[in-house]
Amino acid sequence: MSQLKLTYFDIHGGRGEPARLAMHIGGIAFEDHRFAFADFAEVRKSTPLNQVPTLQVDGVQVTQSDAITRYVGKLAGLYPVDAYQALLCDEVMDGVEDANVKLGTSFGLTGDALKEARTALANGPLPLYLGWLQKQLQAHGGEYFADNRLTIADLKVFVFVRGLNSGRLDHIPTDLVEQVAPLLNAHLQRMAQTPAVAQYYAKFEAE
Ligand SMILES: N[C@@H](CCC(=O)N[C@@H](CS)C(=O)NCC(=O)O)C(=O)O
Repeated sequence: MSQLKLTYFDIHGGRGEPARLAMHIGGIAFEDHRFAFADFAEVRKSTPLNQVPTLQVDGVQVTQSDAITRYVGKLAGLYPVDAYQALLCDEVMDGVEDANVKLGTSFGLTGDALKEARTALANGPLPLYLGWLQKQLQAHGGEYFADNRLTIADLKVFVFVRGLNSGRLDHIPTDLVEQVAPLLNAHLQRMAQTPAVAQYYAKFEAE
């Protein structure tokens, strides 16, 4: 097995979290290199695109969160083998990433500019993506997003929805998901109660 080292912020969210969860669920050993936001300026100098997450595979540094999540998802058995189910899994992941990019445009803004940008997101793009995700969930059986089992698409949506609900995103109403796509909150609860996921977060609380 290759030596894996994931570098990402020391948070329970963001683009690095689905890969961490996938490796934990799959019992894949990896070095979980976490760093504080204050250290990002220094850390990014050592990454190819000045961005995180990165994954080192036997010392080779790889970028792009969804490529990383897909790779470790395959190692963990959390990525569909069937080509069509893999398409459905990828579609959901790419949709969430599009929404992440839209949200990302508001990071770094402050004051009225932040309020305006976030309010516009909460009134337009976010409900569009959330409603679409809910429809995908329903169309694929209601419980999981692809392959009738937990895949990395579920982990990506779980992390995204939890972030929206968290209250850490100023001007994004914490009940937005409940208002526009309540089945995603039911999905979130199912994910959180999945034994390997619950155990993963319990480990941090115990530390
Ligand atoms: N397409 C990249 C985007 C990575 C990205 O934007 N990461 C953020 C943190 S979540 C970052 O490093 N932002 C700093 C920047 O882009 O300058 C991926 O999916 O990994």
